[in-house]
Amino acid sequence: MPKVLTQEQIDSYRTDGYLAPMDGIDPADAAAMLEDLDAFEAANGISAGRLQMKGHLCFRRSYNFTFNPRILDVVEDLIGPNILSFASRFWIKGAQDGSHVTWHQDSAYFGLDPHELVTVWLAITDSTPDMGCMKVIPGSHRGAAYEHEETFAEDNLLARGQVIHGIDDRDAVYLPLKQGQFSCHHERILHASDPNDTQTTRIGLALFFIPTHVRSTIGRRTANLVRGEDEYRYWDADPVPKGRLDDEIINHIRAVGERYVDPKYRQEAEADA
Ligand SMILES: O=C(O)CCC(=O)C(=O)O
Repeated sequence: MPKVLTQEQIDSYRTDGYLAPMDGIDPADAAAMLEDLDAFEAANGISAGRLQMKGHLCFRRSYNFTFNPRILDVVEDLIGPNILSFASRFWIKGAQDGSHVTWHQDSAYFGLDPHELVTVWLAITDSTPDMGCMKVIPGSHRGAAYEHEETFAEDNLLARGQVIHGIDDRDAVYLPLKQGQFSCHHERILHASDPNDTQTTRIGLALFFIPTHVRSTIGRRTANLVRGEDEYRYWDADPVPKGRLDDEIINHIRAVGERYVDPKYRQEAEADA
């Protein structure tokens, strides 16, 4: 018996690979997150958007989002009751700064098996097509694993500027969200986003969730149990942010980020298209 989704919504996720929009956090909490992000940048001289993985561990607030019952009830209906928070990323697109995200599949880089990860893309600001909201190719998660070219282009927000060529934009569905809402997408779905043509920064926090039976294909790593029980114990625990950013967390986030961009750790990525 699903907790919050209808059977129709669950079937639609299985068929199309995404769901949107859903109500997540209170917009006031999203606004407070914006203040936390500004304070982080002022204190550390680096935007949290530059941290490739586990950015949510920088803030008690975003760590708490990974336990939000409105979010987890949806995730549970999609991947079952035993859930790990695997990683995260703040996606920050400045007003008219040209940054964008090219077509890619997360499954080519996350080093997970089986590919059952669901991304919750949580709108910290509104996210509209002209702000460069997420776009997806419906049903593509059931298709091929694509070859990615790694360009390391500076205006590409992806860690290696990875690109899948030849995707027809006319097949894309845009996923606009209001502040505090979220979308879900499957680890294998083709997704991307255009530059932000407005005068307002667009920020989303992508939270990556996996069921506890998913393994790491690139050695032992860390993830946090956020709901249910972990009878498999494939993952070590992440450190828990207490409030102030401490050295243990900084070193952990840095090490995970460096490993993520290290070519040695690219997953099997058995491209078949
Ligand atoms: O925020 C974006 O524009 C892209 C997000 C993305 O690629 C992801 O969450 O996997």
